[in-house]
Amino acid sequence: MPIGNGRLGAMIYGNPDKEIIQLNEHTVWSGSPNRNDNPLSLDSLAIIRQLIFDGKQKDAERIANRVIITKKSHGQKFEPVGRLQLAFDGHDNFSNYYRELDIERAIAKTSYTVGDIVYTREALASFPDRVVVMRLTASKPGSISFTASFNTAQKRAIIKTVQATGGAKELTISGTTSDHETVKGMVNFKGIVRMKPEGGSLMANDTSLTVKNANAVTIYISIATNFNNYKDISGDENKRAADYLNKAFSKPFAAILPAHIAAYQKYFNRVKLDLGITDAANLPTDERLKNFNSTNDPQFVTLYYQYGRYLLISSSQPGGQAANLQGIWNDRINPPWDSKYTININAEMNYWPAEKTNLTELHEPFIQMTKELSVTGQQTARDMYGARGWAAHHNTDIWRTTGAIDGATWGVWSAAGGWMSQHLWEHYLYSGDKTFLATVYPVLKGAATFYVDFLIEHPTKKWLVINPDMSPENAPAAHQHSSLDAGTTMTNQIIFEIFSSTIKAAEILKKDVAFVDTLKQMRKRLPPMQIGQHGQLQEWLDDIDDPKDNHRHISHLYGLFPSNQISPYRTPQLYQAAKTTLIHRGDVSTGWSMGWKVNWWARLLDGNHAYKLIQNQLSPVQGGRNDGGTYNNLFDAHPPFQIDGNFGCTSGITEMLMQSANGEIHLIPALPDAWPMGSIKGIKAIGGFEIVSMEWKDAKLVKLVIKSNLGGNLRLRTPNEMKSGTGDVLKKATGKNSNPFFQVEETPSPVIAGKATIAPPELKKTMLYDLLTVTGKTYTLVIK
Ligand code: FUC
Repeated sequence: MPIGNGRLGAMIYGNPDKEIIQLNEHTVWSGSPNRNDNPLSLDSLAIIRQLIFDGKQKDAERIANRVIITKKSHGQKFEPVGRLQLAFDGHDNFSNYYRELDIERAIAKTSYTVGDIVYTREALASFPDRVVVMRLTASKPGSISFTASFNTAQKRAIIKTVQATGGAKELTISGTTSDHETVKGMVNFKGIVRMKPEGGSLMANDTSLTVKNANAVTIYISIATNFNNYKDISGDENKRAADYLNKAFSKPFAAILPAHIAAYQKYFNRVKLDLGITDAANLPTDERLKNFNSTNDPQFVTLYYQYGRYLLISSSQPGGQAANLQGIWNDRINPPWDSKYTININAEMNYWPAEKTNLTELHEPFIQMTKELSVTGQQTARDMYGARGWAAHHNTDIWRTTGAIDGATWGVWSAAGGWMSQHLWEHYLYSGDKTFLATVYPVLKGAATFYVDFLIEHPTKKWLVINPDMSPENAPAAHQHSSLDAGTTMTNQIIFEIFSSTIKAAEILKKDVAFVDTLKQMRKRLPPMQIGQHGQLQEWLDDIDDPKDNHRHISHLYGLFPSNQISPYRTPQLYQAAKTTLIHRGDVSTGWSMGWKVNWWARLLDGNHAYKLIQNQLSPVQGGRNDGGTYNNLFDAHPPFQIDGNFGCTSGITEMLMQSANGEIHLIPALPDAWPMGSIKGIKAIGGFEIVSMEWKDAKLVKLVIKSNLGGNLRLRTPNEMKSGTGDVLKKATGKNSNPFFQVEETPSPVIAGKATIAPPELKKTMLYDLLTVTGKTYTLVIK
């Protein structure tokens, strides 16, 4: 069971005889401040570009592997601190085993019986007190005895007991993280365990603490490092760990518990979802997972949805590091993909639920990471591509490296700056915070500037394209399975979007008139989207998609989600093409890919297909490399565990119930037959609107209470007729939405391949209303 407070992550194993508390701290990474650019790139850029334009992708790839891919670090590793183990003699003979993770209070609990004594353990990672705390109790006084010791895969760790000032006995672990790929490990960490037995005795030997015959015990675990930021590791881990511990240790569990719950619930309680409940919900979680595809268990979706929010609250807190591939729960010294940040999808996906599920503050670590990359990425743009602005490739780590890694098939993709910056714009669209926008404007401008300099004219098509470019990780057979290309659809969409956001931001902030004009001129020359011979949305400039390709990345659907360049109402042909592409690619895939597909099917207004993907995702993991699913603790499986799928699906469930990216707020746009009635409270839309509550019945919207935090026109799309319950004027919508937050840039008309015929989509009839709102006022609509 995972618990976490953003800084500390712990996995509670819940074994009666040998409890394991696997420990992570957010800044325990291998290596030290470093860069990984390959400056050879610049001199070979012209030749690589020419080869790609000439259709010699494989030749270009060979050179790129030598001159673009780094010769240094391929990114550092997020490393575990170690495991605290509690050994209980005789507790292997237990009965009445029970455990739970209470995501309404963020507490993991285990209980069991040995003889006639009931033992209980409760664990939490306190938000305000910055420590992991475990409380052990028993039904009979004097019956708690165990030995605590550390075990770690860290090579340079020292484990020992010490006598702290004041006499307390402590078990400590201290060390320095690994050297990795030529970068010296220099993060010093310190972990301290102190215990408060009630009754009984506490003894120490060299490397363990033993409690005998206590009535109850509270264990406090504090961990800190010398990490200040990506370029400064001069902090004092010993003082930090001791300070957190001393503060927390002065408080009894009875004081720590309510403060923790209150801090957690400040976020968690903002959203309530009710999809109904059946008897299926009475079974244990692992059985519900096994049964989910064959029973009616709507509450399981609610649980999974809220679990996504739980995981974000627990792994991403303001001032901390962004949630990485494993959130903050990685038990391996050599984790899959280093447990770092893959920024061609995975890291962004982690933050899709942040704004819409009312956890806006938790977006901060990702926003901060983007700001930092906008600094380190300037040298990458300059040294590798001779461009101004900033660039990042498909991965980064805690040191904010921005070079190209892994190999040309993955690493030669320079669109991360545009995508990540879009999250800053999104934060503005939800909050309307102009001061925030002014502080992050240089990040947006820098991302756009890089493309201004790096785009070149395509020799025959005359569009402006990025070269070398790729459509993340896909390598078409038509290009001898090389992924290198020019002007891929996803990159064009990302540039279109970041140019549009930067233009709007500059206009709001009344800045950079000449630059805005440049962006507008260049935006017109980007390749439009193209619909190919199979009626598909083309992934590449040439019509070479293979309808049998079921690659997990469907990058060119970026325009459908998270972006809004493809919409059923505004761009019906592109909507059809996107749907065709999604059908070609199939459903079952890696966990995160299925999470993305929930969002896509929601945007395609097909609730039943979105629900099918939820079913695919909520299946016990089978083990195949590209067969995602879910583990018994409801962690998403790539496999192995990768947290992005949890977050992607939570975002997707929200998109099934409400969408606000397409110039209007669309309510229950993709309701599956499985959820005929239900309600949701507290989700957010752009333009500062909050769904205070929304209820539906027989797939009809029956009541909506919505708060306007920023005023302006509220344009609502509903499945049935509504009327005001508060005497406000609800008009049939006409013309463009006057609300500036809902101004959507018009998507250029697609180019359609000669033979393709695009039948118009058959869309369900909906109602479209306008309601002029006043800042701070709440409005009620009811079914007519
Ligand atoms: C990208 C994906 C993989 C995996 C990795 C962490 O490379 O293509 O599926 O998610 O990131």
